This record gives sequence, structure tokens and C-alpha cells, in this order.
Amino acid sequence: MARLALTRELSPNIANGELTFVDRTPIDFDRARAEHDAYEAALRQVGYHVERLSADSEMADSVFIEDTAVVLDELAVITRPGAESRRRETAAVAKALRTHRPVAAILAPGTLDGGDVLTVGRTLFVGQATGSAGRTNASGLRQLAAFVGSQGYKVKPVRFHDCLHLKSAATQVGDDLLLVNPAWVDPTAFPGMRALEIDPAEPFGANALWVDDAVVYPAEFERTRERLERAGLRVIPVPAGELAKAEGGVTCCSLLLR
Ligand code: CIR
Repeated sequence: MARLALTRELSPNIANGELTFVDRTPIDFDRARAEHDAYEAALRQVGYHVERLSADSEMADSVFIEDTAVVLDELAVITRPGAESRRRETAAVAKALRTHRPVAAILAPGTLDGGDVLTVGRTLFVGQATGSAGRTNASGLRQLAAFVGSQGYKVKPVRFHDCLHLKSAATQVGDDLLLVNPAWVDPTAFPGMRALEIDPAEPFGANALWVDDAVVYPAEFERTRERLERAGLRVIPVPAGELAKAEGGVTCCSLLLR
């Protein structure tokens, strides 16, 4: 049976989504939608069945479905997104996930964004932004640790700065390999992992989606792509420049049920 990728329709209101470290510039809706289609095609290419949930103008950031849940083999944890405007996104995702996994949910005052959770084996590295911009707070982290701890997972807080989520700064691209922007997170914060650094000219280049032996990766970041290929990885480039204007990357646009 094909593995499942949940994605979500682009909101007609995407131009009014949350922005933190990116200046607002016009988003070409048709181009953004074409990027999303290409992304879904890449997921199909690597063996996923894609189920796209619908969205509406009340959910400007709906396409970034990663932030609404943390999916593990044993359970799914529905988040309580750090941005108030995004909290209505979780209900439909919880409904979709319930048919595949037992579901738990982060409750107030906890906040947690899936983009802050980097799962490596049985360890969940959870981003804690320095300063006030963080989406994941201490209560969210504690609640997550309690849910997954009973399944044998460990949660390790990781400090990062100057970007939206932990996975803006570091993502897994191999069993023991991370793609990292060392300006935003200390590569030694991940014990046992090697770090492949992005090209410094491509600061947003650390967000890659690793699927088995391939990496779905923004076509715009050619220099870092070369580094990935030199490290022996098969890169599947996808156009991602419009969605980047909404401060999203490639991990953000799916929840993978492996
Ligand atoms: C937000 O600020 O919430 C959205 N505009 C972008 C979310 C990107 N998600 C992610 O990196 N996981």
C-alpha cells in the first residue's frame, strides 16, 4: 500500500498569512498553486499517495499543514499553533489523522508548531526560539514530551534564532546527516548527527524534505543543491519561490505517514 501524504489546499487568502522574518511582497497565486502541484507530484514520484484537504479564506496559512500536527508511527499529536490566526487549521487535520493514528492534542496554554519538531529516530528535537518570536512554548514542549514519552521517544529542546522554526535552520537528509544553517542553530546541538552546511548565500536553504533515498528540495537553491549532490544525495528539485514569500519551505507543505 502506498504511504500517505496529507497536504492542504492553498488558501485564496495566502497573501495575508503570518510573516515574521520575511517582508511582505506580492504573491502570484497561480504560480504558488503550480508550485504546490509540482510538490505533490514529487511526493507521488517517491511513492506517496497524496490526500489534499480543503481550506478557505479564513485559513491564510492552510497550505503549511506541517505545523498542525506531529505524526509518528504510533500516534499523532495535534498542535496548538503559536500564531492565533492558525488555530482553526487543526480541526480538519485531526479528523483526517484520526482514521490512521491514535490522536492526542496540545492544550492551552501550550503552543507548538510542527515546524519546530525535528524527529530523528526516537528523538524529537524541539525548537525553542530565542526572543519573543517563538511559536513553541515550554508548556507545548512538556505536553509533547508526555505524549510521546510513553511510546519511547525522547524530547530534546534546541535553541535557535533569527528564523521562524527549528526546521528553517536544520532538517534531516540522511540517517545521521542534517542540512544546517549554522548562523541560525548550533550544529553541535544534535548529538550523533553530522552537519552538512548550506551555502551561506542561501540562508533559507536548510529546509529539505528527506524521503528515503531522495531529497525534495527548492529549485532556487542551486549552490546548496550541489552540496547535497556531492554528499551523494538524489535531489528532486521543486519550484518553491512563491511559497517562500509566505515564509514556507518544503517540509511545511505535507504531513507524511510513513
Ligand atoms: C506562518 O508564519 O505560520 C506561515 N506564514 C509559514 C509557516 C511555515 N511553516 C513551516 O515552516 N513549518
